[in-house]
Order: sequence, then C-alpha cells, then structure tokens
Amino acid sequence: MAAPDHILLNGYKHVLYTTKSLSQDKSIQNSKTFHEWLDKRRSVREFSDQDVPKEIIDNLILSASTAPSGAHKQPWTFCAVSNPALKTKIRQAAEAEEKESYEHRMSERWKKDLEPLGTDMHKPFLEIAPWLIIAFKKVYEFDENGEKHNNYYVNESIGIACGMLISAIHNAGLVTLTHTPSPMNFLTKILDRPSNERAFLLLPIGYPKSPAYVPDIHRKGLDEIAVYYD
Ligand code: IYR
Repeated sequence: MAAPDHILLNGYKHVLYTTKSLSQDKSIQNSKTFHEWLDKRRSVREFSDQDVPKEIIDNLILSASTAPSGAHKQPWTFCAVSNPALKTKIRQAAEAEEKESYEHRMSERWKKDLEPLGTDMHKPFLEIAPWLIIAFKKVYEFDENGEKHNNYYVNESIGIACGMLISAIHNAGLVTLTHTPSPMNFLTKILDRPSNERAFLLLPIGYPKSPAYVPDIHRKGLDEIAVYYD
C-alpha cells in the first residue's frame, strides 16, 4: 500500500517527504562534483559594475531563506540595496568604522593575519557592486498580542542562511565577499530597520571585474579538519 500523502502527529499535519533516490555511485559522484564546484568559490573584492537583474537577487534571497532555523522562526530580513545614493551612504559609514578599526581597534597580530588577503579600510566595492545584501537577524518578535518573544538559535540560523546565500550567489555565476564592518549598527539607521533587527553580515554581489585577482590561499585538507570515529 502506498504511504499516505500526509499524517497527523500530535494533531499537526506532516506531509510525505519525497526526494529523488540516487544510486550509491551517483551519490558519490554528486558529492564529489559538489565539492569541486564549491571549492571554486572565492571571496572576490574586485567587482564589475555590470547590472544584475532583480529577479536573480529575489531567487538568491529565497534560496537563503530555505535554511533551517530555530523552531522554524526564520529570524532574518535580507535588505537588498541597488540605490546608488544609499550605497554611497553605506560606503562612507562603513569606511569610517573601518578606519577606526584598522587604526585603533584591531591588534597588530590581526592586521598581520589579514596582510596576505590585501584588505584595508577602503571599500570601493560597496559602491561598484550593483547590489548589496545586508542580512539582519531578528533577535525577538512581537506576537499578535504585542508580547515580545526571543527567537531561538538566532546566530546559528542566520549563519546557516548566509552560508546558503553565498552558495546560491556562486551557483548564479556571481561573486561576493563577507564584509563585516564593526560595529554594524550604522546599517540599522541607514536602512531604517526596526529595533528587533541587528545587522549580521554585508554581502556585495555582482560579476567579478575582468581580470580580477584573489589571494593565493589554500584550504585545509581532510586530515586537518575531520576526525572519524568508526
Ligand atoms: N572587517 C574588516 C577587517 C577584516 C576582518 C577579517 I577576520 C577578514 O577576514 C577580512 C577583513 C574588513 O572588512 O576589512
């Protein structure tokens, strides 16, 4: 007998989970090609100003929002900025924070660690990239009675969603980098966000400049990142 298309669990509807079943060989092949494809992703700091259609940005945000989240609260808002005046405002405010960070807040060791990556306080990509997505985490929400409730595992949830967003950007043939001006509260003001939202990550999105160069860094091998318990 075929499985029913839904059941009730504690009175709540659960629908049949369906997925394409793969042979073990196909599964091995897919896991390998997925890794090879992800391994081509790089944080790119040099952008082309070529336009990216809004439809792509919509799809990227929808992809990010498929992430698992604490109690399925989806505690996030993705602000997508293409408005040039707003991008200029964001660049100016971010560079002011970055100047303070590079000159006073970051340790010498931190700056030394960043040297091979070629970052500094100047962030032209904030104006050149056609889109900026700023991921805000929703720390709490109000219910229908106006009562405040904290969300669950907010950092884990938004972190996973941003990871999926980055993968979706790569899949669309676009590039990004994880920009983290700190503190980021200027973004709440510029983008006029409510008090339950905190900026988490800023991602410029676009096509890479041609040519674009990235640092010659290498990823850790499996023996350095994994421990197996057979
Ligand atoms: N937020 C700064 C500094 C920075 C910090 C780390 I850790 C990086 O991996 C890269 C940069 C900036 O965006 O330049």
